Amino acid sequence: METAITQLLGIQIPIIQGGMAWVAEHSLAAAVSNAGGLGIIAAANAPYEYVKEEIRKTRELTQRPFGVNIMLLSPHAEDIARLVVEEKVQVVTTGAGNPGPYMKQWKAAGIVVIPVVASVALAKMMQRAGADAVIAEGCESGGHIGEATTMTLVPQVADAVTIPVIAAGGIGDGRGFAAAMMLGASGVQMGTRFLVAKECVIHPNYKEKVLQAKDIDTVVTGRSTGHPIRVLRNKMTREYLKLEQEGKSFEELELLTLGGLRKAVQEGDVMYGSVMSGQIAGLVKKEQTCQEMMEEIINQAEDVLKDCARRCQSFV
Ligand code: TUI
Repeated sequence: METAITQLLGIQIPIIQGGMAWVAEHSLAAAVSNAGGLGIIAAANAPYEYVKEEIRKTRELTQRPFGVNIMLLSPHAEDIARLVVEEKVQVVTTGAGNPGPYMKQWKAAGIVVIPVVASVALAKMMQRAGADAVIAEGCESGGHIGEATTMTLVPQVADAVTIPVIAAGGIGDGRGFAAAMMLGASGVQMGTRFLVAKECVIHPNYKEKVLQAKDIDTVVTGRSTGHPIRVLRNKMTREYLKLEQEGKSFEELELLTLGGLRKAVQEGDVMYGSVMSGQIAGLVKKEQTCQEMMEEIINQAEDVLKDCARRCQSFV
């Protein structure tokens, strides 16, 4: 399947993997790239040496392009911004902020830069700053989210910029993929579906929690503190939301979630940890290899696009 995104990135399938903190490491990234998409290593809050090692390990597993996601709230963001240049990483995606200060150095190094945006304003700013594409991420996503939904954000971003748009948030199968294309995207980013990939090395309890999740099982913590994070409902979120309603301070609330993602991903503590997941978890029903998932999604997208044309014809 050829789109502006497969051409830009030199990949076969316009699916890129989300830069999920603590989750998106070398084995998942390499598997997605080897299956024809774009695998991403999440730098998250990790230091320079750790991310450097992840880049090296990914290179041992794949010859294909892959990227690094830089979480701009990280205390190490500046170091990682330099590392991707030194390591000649092909693609950089960014999240949770404005990567403006780093754009010049990345473009000078020939890196394909794709910032995640949650608003039209940032999308336009990123195009002016030299971004090669943008990821328009709606609030159906897991983790740190903005205000707009994917359904509303993607067409507005697509109208506002001339660079290719990748849709993210709430996409987990071929129907979501096809819908994203209808909204003006040239590719999709998926996170939640890849949580249960065979090559995703998170704790089995985390995978099971995603597989068991129903449509309305995610909640957003931290709306009152300005750090909205979408996670699967559990004992921690019940306590968190209660304290949040009581007007507790950011510092007090932070105590409940500190280290929570690592606790869930590595120790499998899905009761008190932060089980970040998008709203599409309810649709994710089986563990598969990345290749199986991506083939299934593309086949389904082609089927529904044909079926849609037929249904629309019988409508007129
Ligand atoms: O970044 C994400 N999702 C994430 S990052 C993360 S790790 C984390 N840990 C603790 C605290 C916070 C994060 C977990 N999930 N998605 C990309 C994304 N970026 N979503 C929304 C945004 C965003 C929001 C506002 C990007 C830019 C922005 O405004 C920037 C500005 O300055 O205008």
